[in-house]
Amino acid sequence: MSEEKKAVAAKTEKASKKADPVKASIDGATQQMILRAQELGVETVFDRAESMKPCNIGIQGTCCKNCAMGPCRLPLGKSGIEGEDERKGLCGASANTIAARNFIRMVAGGAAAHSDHGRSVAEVFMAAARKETGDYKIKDLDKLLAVAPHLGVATKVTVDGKEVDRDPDEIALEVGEKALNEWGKSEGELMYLQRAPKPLYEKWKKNGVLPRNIDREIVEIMHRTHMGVDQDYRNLIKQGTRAAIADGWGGSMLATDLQDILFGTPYPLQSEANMGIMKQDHVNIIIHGHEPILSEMIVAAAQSTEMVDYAKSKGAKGIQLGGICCTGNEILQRHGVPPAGTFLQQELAIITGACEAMVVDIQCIFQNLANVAKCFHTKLITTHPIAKMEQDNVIHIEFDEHHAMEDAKRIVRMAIDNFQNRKVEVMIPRQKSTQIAGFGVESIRYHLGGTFRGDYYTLNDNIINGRIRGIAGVVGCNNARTTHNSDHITIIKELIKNDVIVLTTGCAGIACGMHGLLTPETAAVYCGAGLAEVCETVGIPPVLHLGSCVDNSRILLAATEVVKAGGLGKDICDLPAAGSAPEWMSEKAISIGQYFVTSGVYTVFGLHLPVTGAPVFQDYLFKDLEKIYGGMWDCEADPIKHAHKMIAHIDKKRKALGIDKARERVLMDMADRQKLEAM
Ligand code: XCC
Ligand code: SF4
Repeated sequence: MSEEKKAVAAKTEKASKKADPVKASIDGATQQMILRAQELGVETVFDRAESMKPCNIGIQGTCCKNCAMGPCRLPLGKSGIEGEDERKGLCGASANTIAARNFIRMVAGGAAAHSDHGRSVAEVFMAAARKETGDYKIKDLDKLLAVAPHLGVATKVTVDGKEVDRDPDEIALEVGEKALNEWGKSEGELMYLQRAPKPLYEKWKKNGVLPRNIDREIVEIMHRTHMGVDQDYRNLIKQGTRAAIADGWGGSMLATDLQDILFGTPYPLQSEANMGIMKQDHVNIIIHGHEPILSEMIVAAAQSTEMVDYAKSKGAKGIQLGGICCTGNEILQRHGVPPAGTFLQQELAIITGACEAMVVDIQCIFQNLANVAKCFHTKLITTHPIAKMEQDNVIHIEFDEHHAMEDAKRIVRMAIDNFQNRKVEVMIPRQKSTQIAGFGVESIRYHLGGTFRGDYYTLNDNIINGRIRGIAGVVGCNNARTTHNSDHITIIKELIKNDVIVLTTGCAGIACGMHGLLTPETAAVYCGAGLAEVCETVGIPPVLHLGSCVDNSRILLAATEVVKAGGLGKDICDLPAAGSAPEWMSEKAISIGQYFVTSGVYTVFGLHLPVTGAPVFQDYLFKDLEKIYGGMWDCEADPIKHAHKMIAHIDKKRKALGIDKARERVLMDMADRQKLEAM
């Protein structure tokens, strides 16, 4: 063979490298469907991860393409730097500047995604408050009344010298206006910042990172990272902090609150998870993305007798909805619609051959879905004006809140009509697990609050007496560069084994559901004795699913409630708590990480962080930020070490609070534990 031919052959072989299912995922259903895809000759993300390696300089965070004199690439050699770091781009930008600019541009991307989602919800909220749409109504009046004061909206009015309840329609209208104003107001600071513990707010103020409005902080990142503007990594990260806080305590928190008011605050409910929820004899509609605005309508449409009867008329037994990613989490939390899988399973849901329609809105949607859909009968439907696809088999049905139900019915009907068009033999994996989802700040208060002694009392009491060692937030995506779900599950199992209660959101939450960690029965199997006892007494799982990516704001508020309940310090950074994103991939994760860190939480990411090429900047994130905000970044790819870094931090905080001894005593009293009176 000529050299040329050899090269071509090698290239073809490289391009067609196939994933090893067992290395790709720990989930049986996923493994089975990867094989199925390969058998049918349909390529998936798992195969592509084999044939395309990540860029070695980008991974270090030190490639700058912010101007046309670049891209300037500043790799760090294996042996690091001896002496002074003289690496610089054409303009002289240092590795620290480049890595910091790239890092906060990721924050901007993430904060923009969450906050723009929040804005869309706020706009629908306004339409509902103005009664311009019959399809959306204020559903949760209690939540409206709870949120109003945080936006400076009065819930009482004085009439003839007497204080009376204000008209809910009026409250809703003002809440909508005030909320929308948070994106672009010209003066002041975000109103929700006052919801943080006082010492945290003061810290932000002292450091000059109080966000003014949501949009401005994101725009300012784009300005400051433009060629030749901010060239001090400390000052750059400060702006990253300001935008990240505007996400966590702004755009995301508003999204969560307004969604709860419009669609109902979630309360624990039973459901299932994994691809086995799809049904051979049903019309299967998969809903994927992040905004619950349309999916709420699709749920209602699919449950209507009109649509169910129509499905039956086409030979199906009914309509089965399933979720992927965070739109999936939203309809899981509020309606018990089961997730069909996580981020990495989106292509596989179509490869079952039983997906009549996949309806997508925004974020985390593979463009390759269109290529996969071409091989099957699946209708791939984009619904959002800002998220279309170039392939010609994609159908765009632009959703509008003014005729929401009509759009939803059109989509459901289209799926039903497609039921008879199934081509290849259907293969739906059997795997699915039972789960309890739907937790939130309110339901944790209900389950772990004190009847007489104030909110979150039982939780705090059990942390103080050591039955619960601490709290962990384990959240975030899947990443095809590591085994699907493996790190999530290993880390969480290790945490609960060590009596750390886990709050989860996003694809981490779906992973927990798939692997059976979201049931009260899990406690007896995987938890340490202390945590098991609490879970069994209260009847909750040791891992609480709090919803979607924007619902990480629920974790911030839950942490604030713990601070308020007393006995565990005065600020979030005093709590025996830690955060983690084991399999992160999205820019949103970086924004979330940054607002957790600067809210006082030690936050560990898995895989790698794109900062290793700039060791000074990395140290600033990993060490110096703790002195400013009480929280700091870390990165650990090994899941067991990862969990133990979190536990070590929790123990450090217990010691500082003087409650480390309580725990030792509880551990020594193992035999007597059974005799302890029930809480
Ligand atoms: Fe996307 Fe929110 Fe990540 Fe899952 S977890 S891959 S961001 S869907 Ni938020
Ligand atoms: Fe290179 Fe500086 Fe331009 Fe970046 S901004 S591409 S480092 S010259």
